[in-house]
Amino acid sequence: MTAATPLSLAAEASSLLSSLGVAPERLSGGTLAARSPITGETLALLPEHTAEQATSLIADAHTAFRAWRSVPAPQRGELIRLFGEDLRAAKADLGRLVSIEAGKILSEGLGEVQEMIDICDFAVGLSRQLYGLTIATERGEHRMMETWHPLGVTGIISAFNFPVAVWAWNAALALVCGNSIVWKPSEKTPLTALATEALFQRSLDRFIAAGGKAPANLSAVLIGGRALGEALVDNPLVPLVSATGSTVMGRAVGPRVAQRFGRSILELGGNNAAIICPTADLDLTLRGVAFAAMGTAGQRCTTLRRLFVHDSVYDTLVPRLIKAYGSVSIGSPLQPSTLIGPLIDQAAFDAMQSSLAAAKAAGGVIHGGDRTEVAEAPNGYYVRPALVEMPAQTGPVEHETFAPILYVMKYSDFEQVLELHNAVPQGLSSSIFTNDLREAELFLSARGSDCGIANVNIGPSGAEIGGAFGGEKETGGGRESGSDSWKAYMRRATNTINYGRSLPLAQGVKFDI
Ligand code: UN1
Repeated sequence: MTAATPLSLAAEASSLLSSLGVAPERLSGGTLAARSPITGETLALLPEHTAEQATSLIADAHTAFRAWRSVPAPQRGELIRLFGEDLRAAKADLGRLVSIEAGKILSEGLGEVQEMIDICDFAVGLSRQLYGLTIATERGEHRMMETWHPLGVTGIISAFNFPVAVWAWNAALALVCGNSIVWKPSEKTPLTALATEALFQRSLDRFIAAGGKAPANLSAVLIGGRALGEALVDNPLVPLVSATGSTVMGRAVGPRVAQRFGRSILELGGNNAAIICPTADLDLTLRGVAFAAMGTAGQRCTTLRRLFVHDSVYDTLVPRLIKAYGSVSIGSPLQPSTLIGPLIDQAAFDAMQSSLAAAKAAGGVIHGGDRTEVAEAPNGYYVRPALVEMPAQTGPVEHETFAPILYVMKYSDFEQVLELHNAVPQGLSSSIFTNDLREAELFLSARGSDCGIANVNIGPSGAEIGGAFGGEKETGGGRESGSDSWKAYMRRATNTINYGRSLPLAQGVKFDI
């Protein structure tokens, strides 16, 4: 176990924020305490927006949209290209700030900024590929096609665990698609949001200095609590709300947006599983499971939470896993040797302990899961990740606890384990470890995994941006990031053009006056 850094995190955060371009007045004299989970210390007291201010920022963003939608898409892409450059230059500082504010280990903090850079690159290319179809028409001298148009203000609600990358997935796509953006970050990670906003402003300034036409108020960040999220959810000037968080949050957001016929992209809880088959490469499996289950201290929506191990390999794999759980390095995420940083706060720790108590009551055998003291960080919530051998998929195994708990279960029949795999309410990500082609293909087939992400011989977490990201059932059904997710950020128009001199009606209808 490594010691927390003895330096003042507040001082370090303040210097990072200043080099990233955040104005000091955004960081003091307010009511929202930004904390570091590394030590529990307060980093800054941020002034909060009122709901009225949020409404007026949304109106301003709507005005910006009305100008931005007419800027040619490849020019919009140029803004994102510049933003990608600014992110590259600021990667070390922003990545470190992510580690300080969200508690992710340094390589994951940097990885998060890399994910922002990657989606910028993707969006730049996309800005020349926002194309629709030309469709055969049933009428002579007619042409039918579809076009994709900008949609409007895109509301983005993001969670603490990916405080900047998930915003970037939405922001980069929304902006090249011709939308303006209003962001409500998690109250637990406002500093990285302000830093990102400042970097984006830097890119906007460069874009405008080079002759680019970007309106004022193209992007806004709302600092504060739930009322600001509600301001986005209920405002008819926000045709799309993209929200990442708990299923409870999604259940509140989805129907309210639908009520006013707005669209939502929901990326909610996961309860991701892996199936370990008799032919699995166990060395590779061990590493894949360790990263997916313990990485980010179990605080990814894609974290591996359920492990089904075939009884022929159970006694080989599970003791090795238990050993890895017992020896993994826990401590300050700023120490390069650390693999497991802190939980975000005490509430996360309490939720973990209550799930472990429920697992024990349901017959689980718990390895690890206890609080770990880290020097100079008495108010940080560090835990030994927990591996729980469960007799069956019951009780807490059916729910997502946002903490490092891996429930391990034995299976003997492949068809049965597929049923069990899909027998939870969530449907985000999934994996199979096997060298049997039939098992792998069945897992990926229509009667295999019911999740939005299904992998072979890699864990369920750590997706690249090029694919569509999201899941089924209580995970919410939305898709973000790569593939054709951009279509959710635009409106589609079907156009029929008559270039003849007669007016044939569709379906052969006659209406001669
Ligand atoms: C999340 O936890 O909300 O696939 C997103 C992954 C990351 C994104 C996770 N690229 O684990």
